[in-house]
Amino acid sequence: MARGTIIPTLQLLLLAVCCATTVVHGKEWTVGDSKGWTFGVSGWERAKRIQSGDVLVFKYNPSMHNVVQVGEGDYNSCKVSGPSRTHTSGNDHIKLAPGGKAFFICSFPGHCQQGMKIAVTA
Ligand SMILES: [Cu+2]
Repeated sequence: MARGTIIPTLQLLLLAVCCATTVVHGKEWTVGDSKGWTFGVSGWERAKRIQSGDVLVFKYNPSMHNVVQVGEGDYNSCKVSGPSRTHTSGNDHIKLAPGGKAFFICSFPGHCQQGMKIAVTA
């Protein structure tokens, strides 16, 4: 291998490391990626390194869906019975507070059961 190819490779590596650490602070995640907040979105969050300070962006048609932040029990049962916070703009930006998990469901009848729920560890 020619010596000349080693240095550009190192520069690329350094660039990658630098940018990866920059992104860590306050990254925006569009929930469900291009599909948005919709049926079957559950599980989208699993492979993601979502951290406190990051922002979840929920995109949806507000006449069809909403976003309700709930406790773990309500997340599991798909029923809003405990403390909750409802978002209805259709383009909700929710910053994740440090410590523990955050649970989000759609409270329209049947939607949570059809996979409109995510659990994020921040
Ligand atoms: Cu819904």
